[in-house]
Amino acid sequence: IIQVEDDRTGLSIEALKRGFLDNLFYVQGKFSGIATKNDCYMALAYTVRDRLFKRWVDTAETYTKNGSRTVCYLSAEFLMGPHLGNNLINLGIYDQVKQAIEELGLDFYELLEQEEEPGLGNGGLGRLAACYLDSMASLEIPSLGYGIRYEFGIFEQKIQDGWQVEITDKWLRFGNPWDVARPEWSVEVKLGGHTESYVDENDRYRVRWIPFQVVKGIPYDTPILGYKVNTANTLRLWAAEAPESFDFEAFNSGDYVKAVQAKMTSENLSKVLYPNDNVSQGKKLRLAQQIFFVSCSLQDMIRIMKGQKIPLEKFHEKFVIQLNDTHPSIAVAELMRLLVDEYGMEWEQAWEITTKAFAYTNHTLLPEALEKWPLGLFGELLPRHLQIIYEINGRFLDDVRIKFPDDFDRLKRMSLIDESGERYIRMANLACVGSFAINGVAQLHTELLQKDVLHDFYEMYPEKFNNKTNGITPRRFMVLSNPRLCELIDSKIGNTWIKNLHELRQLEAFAEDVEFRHKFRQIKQAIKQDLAEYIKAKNGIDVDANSLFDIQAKRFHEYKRQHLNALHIITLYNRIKANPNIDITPRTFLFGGKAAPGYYIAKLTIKLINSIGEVVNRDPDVRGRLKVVFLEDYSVKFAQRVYPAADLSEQISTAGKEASGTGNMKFALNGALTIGTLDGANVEIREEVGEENFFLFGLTAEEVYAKKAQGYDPMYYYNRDPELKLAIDRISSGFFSHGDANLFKPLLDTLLHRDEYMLLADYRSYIECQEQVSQAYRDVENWTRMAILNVARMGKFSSDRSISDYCEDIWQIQPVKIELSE
Ligand code: 26W
Repeated sequence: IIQVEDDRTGLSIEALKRGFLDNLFYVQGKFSGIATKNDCYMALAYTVRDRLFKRWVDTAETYTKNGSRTVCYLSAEFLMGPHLGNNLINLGIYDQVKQAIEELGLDFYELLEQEEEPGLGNGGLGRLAACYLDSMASLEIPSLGYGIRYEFGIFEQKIQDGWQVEITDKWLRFGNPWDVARPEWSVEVKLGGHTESYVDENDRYRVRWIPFQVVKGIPYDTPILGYKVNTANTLRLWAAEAPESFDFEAFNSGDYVKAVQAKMTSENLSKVLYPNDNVSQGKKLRLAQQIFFVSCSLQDMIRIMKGQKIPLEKFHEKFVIQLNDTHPSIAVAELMRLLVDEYGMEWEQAWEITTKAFAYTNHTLLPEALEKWPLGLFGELLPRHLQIIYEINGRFLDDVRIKFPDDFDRLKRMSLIDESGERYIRMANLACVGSFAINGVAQLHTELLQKDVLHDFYEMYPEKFNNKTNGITPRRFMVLSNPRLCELIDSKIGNTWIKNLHELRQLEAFAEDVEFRHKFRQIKQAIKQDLAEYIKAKNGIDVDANSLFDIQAKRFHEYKRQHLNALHIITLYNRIKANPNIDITPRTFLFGGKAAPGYYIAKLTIKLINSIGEVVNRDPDVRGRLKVVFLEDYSVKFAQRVYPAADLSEQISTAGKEASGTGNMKFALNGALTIGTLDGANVEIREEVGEENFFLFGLTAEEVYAKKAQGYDPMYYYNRDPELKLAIDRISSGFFSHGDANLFKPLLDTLLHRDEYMLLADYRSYIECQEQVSQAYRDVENWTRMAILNVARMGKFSSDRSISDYCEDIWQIQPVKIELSE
């Protein structure tokens, strides 16, 4: 018998080809003669999507039948990166599809490249959410990701004359083949207006909210397939629309245009991602976005419970809700409102359920990132939530009084309302009171939370606090992005490390194997060569693939200290100028990352780096030994090219400022060595890989605090370190700015007169450490040995380990196996 595989599910080369051609015809409506690259990408995406759907539907059916306990991961950001390649990896059909596409005469990589990535996040926090979805699916944990389907994601970065310019990210321009609208599950969210009290039929005092505006949320679902399992969970993102009935009066009165304008106002809610990383602006539209997706998501959970005939009293048994920072923490008040106002539950019972349902992850220690809303603004948008927060606060402060009698300062600090000046709602306090678990994202970060930022809450509820060190998914950040290194690893230890990253330990033995080291080096070299060619094509700069690739790729922020890196470059350059024949290890300095559009100093730092590059790259005295390259528009897609090409990973934040970092893990897993401070997860990375395989410098967090307390004076260092002085003077003289001595003045002023992030204090230690790096790089065999040991010892930093820990310690949830139905 001839067995014909289905065009939608078959995995043979033939079935894949038929599926592709079928989708090209019936979805894109084209024949191959006139199909564009994008048509072919879309046809391929639908071909892969078809193969996901069976798993997706069966997963949903199993969860529904079993009424499975489910993790709801609430996040204002999901920085997913391109879906196509990742789905091919997780489906286990990467090679087959590649072959099928090539047999059709198409360029497979060109089609992968075609995908417009959904950049619905700023940086670390959004990417962490994406890694966690991958791990939850791979570990067969029932989960839903809930967020916002921003029409415009993180802006596209162009560099013009060395400056960052922002272009809107029209990622939906050509349609999105990966999500499915579910208008039948739309919900309504109220905004503004006022409240009224009334007495219900049972003589109970109740509150009714008469909103000024109602917005409709429409869910769009994306399947999230686990690695080589049948589990396909859902990412559910909400898009805002005006409800059909909205502003009916305007229609009736004939003011059609006014009615349409109201529709536009509603749609604004999901229009654009706020491009700030680690700084809160306190804008009303941002709060509206938060209540919008949070209310949609909670109502959706209640709908799911009704569908499974689970009584509302069991909300916290059915769901556990992880709050990804405070951005969704209004959920504490919103769930109370739904239970008490909409479903008539008693306050005490509703509070019991609420505080058993929520867990809160803090992602930052920076004071300017802690969200607080001016009371007036808050009350205008959410009058009912304001009342609920007052009620929560009143009861909470009673508890504080009982535990700490007559400690009035403590009451002021812990209150959900900041009354020290203009009054504010403190979202971190709300999250702490409303959650049964509170976690930081690296050991040091959690300790600092307990000691400092959340100290009062730690004293009040020590049992709530726990650490969950971040992790990264090895599927996207190794299997997909570094196939060459994976092939080498597989040839020695098989491929089960992809599911159990601790198995990489077996590579330790090969660090002593000359042939293995040789192959490892060849691979790194080939990847660097590829990046060099990309740079030649994009930036027009010749870089030497034999030079040390020294990379700092992350958001631009003063605390991350890209300008400290810049001072090192200038120092090396100055040494060459003083002595052109100096023996220097050739280096290529690569920078990637975006600055928040309103963050002037960060943007000026980008300009500084480009300006240094312009001078250094063309100075004949340098003789090509130093190159400085700014990689435009750093994104997940681009990051996948960058991590594998690094020799040295720059993780140089001021100690105590970077909560964890996750880029640090991606670099090390791909065989880069780290130069870093004792900050965030660097501490644990160093512990794992061994101190002899990590370049450590700088003050510790404790030393930073002590120095600040003593009264830190950056000028002290400037006046005592001639190399530091020369580096700074080179900038201020206008040497890198065509003689314009004013251009970088704002940057230098903050360095010399404030230096909040203590660059000057750490400068000498950094420079000396970089000298060790340069020396170490010359010992090719030993460098490779160290790099291999880094790869071998990164097991701890798999997001699978993070998620297992969340499951055990916080979520109390077990895997649910999905069997495919006939
Ligand atoms: C309200 C404005 C705003 C926007 C984003 C405030 C704070 C944020 C995020 C919390 C910033 C962020 O992405 N933090 C990063 O989270 C990563 C994942 O845990 C950590 O690895 C990074 O160290 C941390 O900076």
